Amino acid sequence: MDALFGDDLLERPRREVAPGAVWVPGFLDPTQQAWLVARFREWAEGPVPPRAAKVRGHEMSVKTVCLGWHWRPYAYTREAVDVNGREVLDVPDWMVRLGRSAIAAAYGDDPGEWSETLRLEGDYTPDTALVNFYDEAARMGMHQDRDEVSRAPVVSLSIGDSCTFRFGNTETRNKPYEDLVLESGDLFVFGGPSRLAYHAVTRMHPGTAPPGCGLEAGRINITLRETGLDG
Ligand SMILES: O=C(O)CCC(=O)C(=O)O
Repeated sequence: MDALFGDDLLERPRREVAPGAVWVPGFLDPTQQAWLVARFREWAEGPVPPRAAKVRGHEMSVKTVCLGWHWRPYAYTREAVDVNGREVLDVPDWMVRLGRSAIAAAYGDDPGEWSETLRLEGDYTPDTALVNFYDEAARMGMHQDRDEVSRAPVVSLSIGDSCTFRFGNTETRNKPYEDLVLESGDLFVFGGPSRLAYHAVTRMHPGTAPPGCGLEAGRINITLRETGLDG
């Protein structure tokens, strides 16, 4: 009962942060979080290990392992050409189902009503997952997710330490933006008019990973996306 009606969730209700951008606190329960952390540890064993991508010659502080398609700044490829040339693992079916339930949690059971605005063609079918690991010093600068051809929503899941997530506007890296504290288990979905909003992780909150989430320190973020690419 405590877990179902904990003060935490009552204080952190689902919220539309901007049109098409929805924050669903506590979407993943602790068992699901720990299970996803165990999968992350498997993915990290390869064939392609987590790596810090280089943006304009500078290594990001976040380490990323990709499924479905390998992302590097401005390009998706099947092989991790900037790591070891190996082909990345497939997106598992359960992850597609997870993406669909995230879309339903964010937009309601009938995303059909939203389909046109969200540029959803049929059911949400993410074909890539970028799985980021943040240590306590890691962060991610203001950017847009625009390497995908598809403009279907991005589904983002957080596990482990909390972070400050900055969600801005589609025009500039600057204000207006809002700073939110994403906690372990939170879902954030941005699609439709917010699909190209600038966003960032400005700081980590070490020591906040809840017991039972599977991570003692650091943060895992999983973003699911439809690339719209063939082949
Ligand atoms: O870690 C997060 O919450 C955001 C990740 C992100 O912005 C990205 O992968 O493009």
